[in-house]
Amino acid sequence: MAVQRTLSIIKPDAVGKNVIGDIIRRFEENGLSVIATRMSHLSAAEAGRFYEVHAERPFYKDLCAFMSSGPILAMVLEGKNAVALNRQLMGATNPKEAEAGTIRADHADSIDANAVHGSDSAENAAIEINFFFANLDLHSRG
Ligand code: IDP
Ligand code: MG
Repeated sequence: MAVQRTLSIIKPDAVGKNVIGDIIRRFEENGLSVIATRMSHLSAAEAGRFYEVHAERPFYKDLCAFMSSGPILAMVLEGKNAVALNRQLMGATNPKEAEAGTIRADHADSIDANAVHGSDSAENAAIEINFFFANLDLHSRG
């Protein structure tokens, strides 16, 4: 599998719990490199633009309110099979269904406050990376 990039976001709940380091450690221990980081506090409108694909879903408004409720840490992860590997480390969207040892099983409280975001495809990763970062912000290890 080729080297890929993916967007990870540590959501406001996990930033508030002070577990940024624990989450990044899991990425690094599993062969992913952090090649860009940015701490932001999004407005609800900015969160809405990021999650535009979910605009018609019933939870969209709550999701935008939650994602703008405090600072987040956006980062770009690079490594072999990065998109799927990050999703595996995250665990299922609903922490009650997340496999033991995953980030969401260990740090998420609910389907709303579920600790992390991760791109779901290489195509969406490129769009999401572009939302937060310019080309010059990416420091590839390759
Ligand atoms: P993902 O984050 O695992 O990719 P998505 O289906 O893309 O999950 O949903 C985006 C985010 O929207 C989730 O991480 C979660 O915070 C929220 N979400 C998804 N489904 C629900 C739901 O049924 N109720 C409330 N929030 C939800
Ligand atoms: Mg998703």
